[in-house]
Amino acid sequence: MPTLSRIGVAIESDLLDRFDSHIQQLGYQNRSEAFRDLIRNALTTKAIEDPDSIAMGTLTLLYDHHTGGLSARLTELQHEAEGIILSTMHIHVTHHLCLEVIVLRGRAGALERLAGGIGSQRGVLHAKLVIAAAGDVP
Ligand code: NI
Repeated sequence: MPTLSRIGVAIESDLLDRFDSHIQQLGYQNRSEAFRDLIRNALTTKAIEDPDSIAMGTLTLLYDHHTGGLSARLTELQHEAEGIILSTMHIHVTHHLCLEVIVLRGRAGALERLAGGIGSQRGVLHAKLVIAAAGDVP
C-alpha cells in the first residue's frame, strides 16, 4: 500500500460544483480518485513530450476497406513499425467498414508517427491514439 499524503486545495466554489457534477456523471465515488486521475493524465501528457520516452497505448481506427489500395498500405505501414505493435484486433463492422484496435508499446515519437501515417491515409475515417502510460512504463 503506497503512502498517502493529504493536501488542502483552495478552489472557487462554482468551479468545484461544476467539477463535482462532472465527476459524478463519470461515476467517481469521491473527489480524491478524480484528482489522482487528473494528475496521472497531466504527468502522462508531459512524459510523451519527449519523443524518446517509452509509452504504451492503443490506436483505434475506423476505415473503409474498399478504398483503393488502403488495406495494402495499412499492412505495409504496420510492418514498417515492427517491434512496437503488440497486438491487433480487427472487426468487420459492415460490408464497407473495418474497426481496428492496435496495441502499441515503444518510443512515444514512433507511436505518434505510426498514428499519423495511418490516420492520414485516404479512406481512414477515424484514427485516435490513446497513451495509457508513459515514462516509467512497468
Ligand atoms: Ni474488415
